[in-house]
Amino acid sequence: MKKQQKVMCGIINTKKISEADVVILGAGYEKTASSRKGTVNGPATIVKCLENKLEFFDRTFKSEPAEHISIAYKNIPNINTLSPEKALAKITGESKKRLGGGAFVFLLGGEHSVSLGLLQALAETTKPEETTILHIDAHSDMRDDDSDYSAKPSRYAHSCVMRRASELGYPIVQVGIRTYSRDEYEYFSNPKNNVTVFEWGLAGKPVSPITNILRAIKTKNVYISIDVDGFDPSVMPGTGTPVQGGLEWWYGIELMTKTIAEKNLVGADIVEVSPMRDSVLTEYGAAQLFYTIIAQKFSNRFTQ
Ligand SMILES: [Mn+2]
Repeated sequence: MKKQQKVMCGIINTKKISEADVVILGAGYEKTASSRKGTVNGPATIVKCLENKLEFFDRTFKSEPAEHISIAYKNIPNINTLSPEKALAKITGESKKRLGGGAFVFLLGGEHSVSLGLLQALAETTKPEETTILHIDAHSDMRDDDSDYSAKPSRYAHSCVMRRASELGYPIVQVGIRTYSRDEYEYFSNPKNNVTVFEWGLAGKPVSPITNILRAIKTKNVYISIDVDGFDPSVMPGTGTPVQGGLEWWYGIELMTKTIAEKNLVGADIVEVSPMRDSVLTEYGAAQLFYTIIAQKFSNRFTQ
C-alpha cells in the first residue's frame, strides 16, 4: 500500500527544502543570552503558528500569498551546546547550502548572535558594502565583547552581533534603539563605521518618520534583522531583555512593507522570541511579521 503523505495545510507548505522559494532556518541558540532564557524554543513556537494558526488571506493584497510561494522549514539541530563560533559556522554552512540552491533564507532565532551566521553566508556572494542591514532593536548590539557583564567574555555574544556585521563591511541603519553602553555609543557615532541610528524616546523626537529611515538606506539591497524587543513590550512581551517604549505594531509593519517595496530584500531574520507561559502574543507577532515580509517580497506573483 502506498504510504500516506502528510497533508501540508499551513504557510509552511513543502518538505522539499531544495526546491523551496523560501527556506526558514531554525537556529535555537542561546548560549550567550544574558537575562531570561527560552529563545531556544523560539523557532519551533513560531513555526507552530505558521503551520496552523495564522490567517492565509492577506487583506493588503486581497490574496493568499502562501498559495504562490513554496515555503520550507529546516531546523539546524544540536547547536545549543556549541561555542558561539562553532554554532555560527554551522548556521553559515546551512545558509550557504540554501542560498546556493537559489532560496531566500529567513532565519529564526534563538538569540541575536545567530544573525551573523546568515550575514557571513551572504557576504560570500555579494559585497557587504552593497547591502544595508535594517536593524530593529531596543539595543544597539555594538559591543566589542561582553566582558562588562559576562564571566566568560565572547566577541560573538548577542550584544556584539551588529559590531561584527559592521566590521564585515555592512552599512547599518538601526531603528528603535533606546539603550547602549559608552563603547557602543562611541562606535556608532564614528562616521567611519557607517551606522545610522534612529533612537526612540529622546526628548523632542520620540519616533522617526518612516521616510527618514528609507532615505538613510543608501543601497539597493537590504537585509532586515528584527530583534522582537525593538517593538514595544506590550506588543512583544516574550523576550529576554525588554525595554519600555518601543516600536508600535502598525509602524513596524509599514516600515517593513515600504522598505521591501522600494528595495531588494536579500535576507531576513527574527530573533529573541522567548515563549512565555501566559502569553502567545510574541510568537503570533513573529509569525505575522514573517508572513507580511514574505508576502511583500514575492508580491509580484499575485498582483498585477
Ligand atoms: Mn535587543
